[in-house]
Amino acid sequence: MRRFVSTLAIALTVSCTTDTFATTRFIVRFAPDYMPPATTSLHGRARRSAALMREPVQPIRRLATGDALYEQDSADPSALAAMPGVVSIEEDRLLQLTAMPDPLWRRQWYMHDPRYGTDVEVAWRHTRGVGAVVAVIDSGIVPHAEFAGRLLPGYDFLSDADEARDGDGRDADPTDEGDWRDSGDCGSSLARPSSWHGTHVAGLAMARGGNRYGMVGVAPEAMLLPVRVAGMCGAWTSDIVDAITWASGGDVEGVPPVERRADVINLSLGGQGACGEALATAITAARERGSVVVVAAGNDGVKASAFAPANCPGVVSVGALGRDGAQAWYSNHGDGLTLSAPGGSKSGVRGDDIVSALDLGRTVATRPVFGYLAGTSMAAPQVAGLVALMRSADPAIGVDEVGQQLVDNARPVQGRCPKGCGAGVMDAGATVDAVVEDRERRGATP
Ligand SMILES: [Ca+2]
Ligand SMILES: [Ca+2]
Repeated sequence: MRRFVSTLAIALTVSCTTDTFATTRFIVRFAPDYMPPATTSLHGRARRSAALMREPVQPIRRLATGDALYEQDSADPSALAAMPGVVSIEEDRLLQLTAMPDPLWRRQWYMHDPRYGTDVEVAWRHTRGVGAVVAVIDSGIVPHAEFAGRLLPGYDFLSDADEARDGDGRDADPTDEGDWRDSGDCGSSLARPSSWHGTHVAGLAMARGGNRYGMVGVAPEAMLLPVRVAGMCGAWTSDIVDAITWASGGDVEGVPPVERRADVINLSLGGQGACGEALATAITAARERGSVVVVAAGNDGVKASAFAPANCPGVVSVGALGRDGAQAWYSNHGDGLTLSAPGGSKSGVRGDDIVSALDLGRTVATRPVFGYLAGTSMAAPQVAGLVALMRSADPAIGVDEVGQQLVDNARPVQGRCPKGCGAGVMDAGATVDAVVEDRERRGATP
């Protein structure tokens, strides 16, 4: 009995584009006794059939499955169906390697540009971060579809109720209430709108992929632990110390323990000065509990070794590269950098910066949107996302080994970097490949 296979649902790991042009190529399956045994007889059979059908049909070749591929002038398969022994016909669809249908993916040069991107798609052959937890210690987050379904219960560590704008001190709601300033606030004459900084940073680490909405984070299947420390005037070191302790599974008085310890903590914040004892102690303890600490190197154009907590012992400190692959003009630099990642050019050309999740509101949150920012704040969460991929690929990998693999597998910086970019630019593909190789050498499964 003849049967037409009209379905186009072909199980591939790449997703199909939505183009619907009619193909003139068809894959034809014959009943076993009609199976074209060889190319020559296939040709002969097809020619005879074609002549009978008065339809120009060209046999191309046999597939590995035993099916036969035909091309014809018409997009109508009924002529092929008239051949004896045909069991099914399906279109030979032309599929595209569009790994991510999210509309902003094409603007995420920092992840896939062949020269200056971080080769994230190669890493995604192994994992998209499932099972890993990324803590973002920042200004909190706003509701955004890019985080849907992958939010862990976070915390608001901002102890100053006035700066927090939520009417209280610490509480279990890490929502970003807006860090806008009026002239005169925080001892500054300059007014500014809310930055939604934590939302942008979190998106870069783990925004959903494949949801046909917005952009894609480096670890789009990782879980987010949102931790709020920064308000309108910035973040107190004392609050950051407690937040690092809590996110890494340590005890903080008056705060219930974290549900799931962070595999990696991102700190896109800092200030000039030495690493204080309190920060150093909290970071060392977090590392001992198993959390990798990734820190933005800072945007002051000075030595990263003069900027805390990027200069704290044991952290992965991240400098920024521009759209041209060179060190960004604003990036802190030098020996204090572990490695670099794209942070945007900050040159006034929007597309040369880094696109991620934001909110439209100038003061309070009104509507989730996407927008461009630049800075080492944008470079660090890409490395944090990569650490999530590494720990998803090999949950047994240790904190020090993560740091070593990041360094060993970084690529040379393609542009100028006379002041020092650390080990080079993060290479997600090479790094996760190396982690998986190590895991397989041990005979372990993910
Ligand atoms: Ca609060
Ligand atoms: Ca998305």
